[in-house]
Amino acid sequence: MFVDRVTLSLLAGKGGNGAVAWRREKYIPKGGPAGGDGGNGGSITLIADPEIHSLENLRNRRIIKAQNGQMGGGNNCKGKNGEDLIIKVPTGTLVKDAATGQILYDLTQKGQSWKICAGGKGGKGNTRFKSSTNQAPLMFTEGTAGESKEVELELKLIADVGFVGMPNAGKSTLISQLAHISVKIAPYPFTTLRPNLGLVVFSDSSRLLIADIPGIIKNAHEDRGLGLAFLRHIERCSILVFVIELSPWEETRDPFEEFCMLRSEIEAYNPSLLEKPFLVALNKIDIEGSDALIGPFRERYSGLLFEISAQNGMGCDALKTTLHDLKAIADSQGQTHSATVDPAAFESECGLAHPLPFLPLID
Ligand SMILES: Nc1nc2c(ncn2[C@@H]2O[C@H](COP(=O)(O)OP(=O)(O)OP(=O)(O)O)[C@@H](O)[C@H]2O)c(=O)[nH]1
Ligand SMILES: [Mg+2]
Repeated sequence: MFVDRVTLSLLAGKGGNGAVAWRREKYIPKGGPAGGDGGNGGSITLIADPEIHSLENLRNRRIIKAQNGQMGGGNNCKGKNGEDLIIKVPTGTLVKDAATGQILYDLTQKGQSWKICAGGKGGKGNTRFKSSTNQAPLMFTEGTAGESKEVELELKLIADVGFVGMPNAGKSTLISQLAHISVKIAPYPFTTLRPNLGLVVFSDSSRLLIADIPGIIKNAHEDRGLGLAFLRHIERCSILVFVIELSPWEETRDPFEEFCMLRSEIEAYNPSLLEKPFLVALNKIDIEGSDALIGPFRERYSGLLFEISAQNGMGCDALKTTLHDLKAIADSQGQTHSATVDPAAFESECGLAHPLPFLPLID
């Protein structure tokens, strides 16, 4: 099951108290203090693990506590430290304060870790308080409490390219064609219920990670269909591909209108997503009569159009090559997530017009 949001109460371990004890050995009267320090409480650390793709393993663990430190012992023995707790989360996990929604940390790199709750410090035993004027101190200190936090973990996948389209447009067919992965494909809407990730490795060893998300329908911003929540997984992509089905299965179908609808749904979720460079993949070109529906796209987006058949691979190589080039530009500009490609570089290196100047043409 794909889980991309969980709320957790985290509590690091309390430090153990210092001990009050005395040295009791034969022939050593008044041996003096021998109370050891308490052990430190265990901390809680989050670590980004690229092998994990969902927060599912944390779904039922509402409260997570690290071990307390043990109390100090006699003979100046220090109490045992509480064990640290390491929680593995997917790369791309955002940590937010559950009450305010404020972002506390963003784990975007594999292996990146963050000590989210530090364990309490162990208290001091009475040995520590021995002085020339106080040879038999009764003092000790208590261990301090461990840090606690109420957090929401939100996964935003980290991919280079995000596929957006209506249900049944062929997004999953396209990701399987480009990245040679096997995903569920079927001739009915909402086949994809969780994002799919596919990796394309090019001959120059560069890599392109693609995210295919569930289909979006009209009024998804009012929670129609699967809503817009899955759009969070394309927020960090540097390139979007609108996958539009061309086939005329209904006489009144207007793919261009569907394209505009998709953009306005995306705008309702987060307008800055529309500033990302995008390409338009007109799919199912193999179906008879589909080319009659290309006109409005050609008028406005000629440089960004790819007429493809995700099913038989037609036009897919050209799309793949352009994605490779766009990714290279994004990399050369040191873009991490959500940054947009510089329009001038986009145009000169890819021979494509940057999508931004076209935006006003959308009614
Ligand atoms: N003829 C033809 N059929 C296609 C093409 N691409 C996809 N299909 C078919 O269209 C149907 C839907 O394809 P999917 O890849 O599951 O579509 P999707 O966009 O992922 O759909 P959701 O997951 O529901 O959003 C399947 O029956 C595919 O076989 C194509 O290029 N040509
Ligand atoms: Mg799908």
